Amino acid sequence: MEQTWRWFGPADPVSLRDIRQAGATGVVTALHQIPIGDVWEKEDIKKRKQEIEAAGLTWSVVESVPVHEAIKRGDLEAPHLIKNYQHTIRHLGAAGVRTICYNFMPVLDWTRTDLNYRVADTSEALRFDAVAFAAFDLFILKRQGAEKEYHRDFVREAERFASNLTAVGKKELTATILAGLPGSFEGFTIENFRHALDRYRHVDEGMLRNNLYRFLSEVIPVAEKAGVRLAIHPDDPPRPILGLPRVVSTEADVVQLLSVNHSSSNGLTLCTGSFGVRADNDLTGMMNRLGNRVNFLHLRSVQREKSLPHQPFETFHEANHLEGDAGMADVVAAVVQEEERRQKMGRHDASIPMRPDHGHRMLDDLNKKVNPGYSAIGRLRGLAEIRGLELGLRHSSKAGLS
Ligand code: DNO
Repeated sequence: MEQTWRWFGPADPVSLRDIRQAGATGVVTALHQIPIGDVWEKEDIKKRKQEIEAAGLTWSVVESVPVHEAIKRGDLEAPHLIKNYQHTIRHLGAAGVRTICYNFMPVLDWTRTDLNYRVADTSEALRFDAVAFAAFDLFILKRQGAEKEYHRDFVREAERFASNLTAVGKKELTATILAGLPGSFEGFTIENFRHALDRYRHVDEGMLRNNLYRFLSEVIPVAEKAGVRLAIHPDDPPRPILGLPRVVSTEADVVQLLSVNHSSSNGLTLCTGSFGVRADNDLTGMMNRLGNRVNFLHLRSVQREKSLPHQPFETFHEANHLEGDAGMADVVAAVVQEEERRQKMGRHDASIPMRPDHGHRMLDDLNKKVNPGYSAIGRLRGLAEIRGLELGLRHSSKAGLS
């Protein structure tokens, strides 16, 4: 695997030098300063690329070129915004930045309810609590019609949770869900969030799917010509939330979208953290079956927690990379096999870019300001463990130990 590391640009408290010391060779970044929907100009791309190369690193992956909400909704401005997206793809390709990660989640990108969940070893993890989330939906956001989507016993649980929240607790929960995590671009107030949801009222699952497939049919041929490979990131969590549809949550979703265009430019970010929330997503099987279309890997493991009766989505927290429910050793073994297969075929993409996704806040980072999920030391641990795992697997297969 090509070892990469996400960097949020010059304002990231983790520097390019730190990344180099962590042993990564590739950088995953985006031009976060450019408003969503605008074209990324050649000059801006070049400048960022030079900055990365001056630190002895390579700009391996763009994460993300965000897709404008109007494209997801299929508004009248969609064709114009898709044209802009095509220009950005061409400009990145011309600069030699050839892998682009993106997602198609309406309104909210990745979502958690607790950013400082203390796990047994006393480090802090990100957590999604279904009860807290429902409490937000029903009793803070007060979304119209929401109570019809939950079983009444579960509504009672959420009500109990909400009534135990202090004013500060309510504010914190709201900020955690709405203020935006790193890499998700919009921070909302309750008011403008309600408005954003409203604009999706007419968009159901089928329509969102069609809009995604239409987008793909417009951008994939351009990407192919530009030598760029797209890699769609799954929904996180992989369920519809707050009445919003989500269409990249399961293997079946992925199979369907990969068949819209069979080009290797139409590929997947296999995020073991996002897909891994659902017990019915078989991560190793997905790597085995979809491996030739995996253009980017996010390696991370979640620990599913015990569910209450009638709970509509999973409660989970982020485990250490080699622990939790992912079964990381099997996933990495499947990646190694896929890479060997590509190598035999003489493919130039035999080394798949991988980043250790998220990490616990631990050691000295507990005293520092960090981007939630993106502190240095937790990710350093994850990268080191995965690197060792890969090396061990390759070595034992060479030595005939397996
Ligand atoms: C979270 C990330 C996501 C991801 C986007 C890709 O840590 O995995 O925010 O970057 O969904 O478009």
